[in-house]
Amino acid sequence: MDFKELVKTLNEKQLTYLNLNLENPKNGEYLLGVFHLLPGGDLNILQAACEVASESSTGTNFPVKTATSFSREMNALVYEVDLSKNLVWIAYPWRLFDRGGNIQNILTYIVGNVLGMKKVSALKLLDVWFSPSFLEQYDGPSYTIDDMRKYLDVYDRPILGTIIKPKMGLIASEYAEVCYDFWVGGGDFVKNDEPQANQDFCPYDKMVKYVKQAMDKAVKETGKKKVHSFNVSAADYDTMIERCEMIVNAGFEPGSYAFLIDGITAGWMAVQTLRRKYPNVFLHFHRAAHGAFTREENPFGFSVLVLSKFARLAGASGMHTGTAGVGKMSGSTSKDVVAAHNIQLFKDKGHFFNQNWGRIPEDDVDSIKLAKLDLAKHIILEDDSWRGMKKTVPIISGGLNPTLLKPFIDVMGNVDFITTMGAGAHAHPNGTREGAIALVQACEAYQKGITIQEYAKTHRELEVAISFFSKMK
Ligand code: CAP
Ligand code: MG
Ligand code: MG
Repeated sequence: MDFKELVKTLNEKQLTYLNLNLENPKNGEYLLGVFHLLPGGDLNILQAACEVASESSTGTNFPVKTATSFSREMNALVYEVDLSKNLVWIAYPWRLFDRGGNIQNILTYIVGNVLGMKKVSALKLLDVWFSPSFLEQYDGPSYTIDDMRKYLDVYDRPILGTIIKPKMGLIASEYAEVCYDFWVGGGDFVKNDEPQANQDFCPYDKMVKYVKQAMDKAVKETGKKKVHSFNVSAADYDTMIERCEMIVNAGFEPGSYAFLIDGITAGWMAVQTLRRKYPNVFLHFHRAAHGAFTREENPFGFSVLVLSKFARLAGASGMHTGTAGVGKMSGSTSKDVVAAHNIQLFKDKGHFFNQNWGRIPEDDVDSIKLAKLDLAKHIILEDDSWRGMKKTVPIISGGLNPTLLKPFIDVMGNVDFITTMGAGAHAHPNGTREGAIALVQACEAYQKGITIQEYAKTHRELEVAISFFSKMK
């Protein structure tokens, strides 16, 4: 069936959610989304698309007598369809959404009930587009990787981090010992693992106390600043804030701690609460459970790009964006890198939309060139003032180790990210400290433009890492 015939199959209700001649979808009135959609039951793709637009804006499965001429203005509109690829573009009037910059409200609409409808047999949100006027209504990041770089005095290379392993089971003093070993080995950044909380064998207050002691010791011995990202995810708001306040009042220097939130399982309200309550703290968004929505094999959900864009909108300072096929997690090279670039650059091409997050006019080619050059170098543009919405730094972990640092940088195309290697540091045959040293050496080799094999000839810790991790492949 061609379009004309498809349109004829629409019922009276479905027709009110279609406008294939929408004047200018990017006129600022709409959030735009593009879905891969397969119809369910005996519907055709256009009928199913209109049902999705209906359910994710003003409608339900029957036309209701209570609709008004104004409520119809709030209808989401199917405005483009690619029949050959089963792609559907939907425009959502911004006025549908909760005022005050509420992310969970948007997601409840556009990837809420619709993912469970019988009327689709596949529905995946592949890309979203926000108008500049819309961006201004949302928080975006406050404390960024640029602030962390200033604090650490680390430029022109990735921030070298780890996750403490074993993932769980160390008592507080043992946990802090591993932090110390990584920091004195030259690592910059340590994070709690995503399930770390107030386990009986590692009480939260003890973990904070011992980490502070370990950090003080490491800073003193190395003369370098260090950062620890504490998982503040909790059962309720009060407990989350209590954990944040425990850290704030433990004597850490501002800049030396970050708040980690399990954004999917703790929820967007937790993410936005932390962003609004602690604008001067690095907000670390861990995306555990994202696979339920983002895995390529999953016909329902949304892409890593969509998740990452909403994390930036919500104000995450850093967001896990995957290791682009280099590490242990699923996630294709191109898709992970597109997600990473879309949250760190001030403008970039998505899978379907070009998203501009900055104020630099499109035709100001020189500034655009400078801004791209400036990633993690800070030679040119000292701060984020040229951005409309500040950048979110990609956080890269998932099975990386010192031998994979350069391969990942090559895929990423820049060094403006934080890498948190867990096993990559703690599985080193000679332990965490040498694991950190090997990571630092792998980064030094990259900065000197020589291979790790060459550099390992005069750097034992790296040599051991290469033989171990290459064997473990
Ligand atoms: C990595 C990690 C991270 C995952 C999350 C883990 O440990 O701590 O949580 O990488 O994946 O628990 O597996 P390793 P992503 O470094 O030892 O693999 O970053 O893709 O969200
Ligand atoms: Mg983890
Ligand atoms: Mg991780």
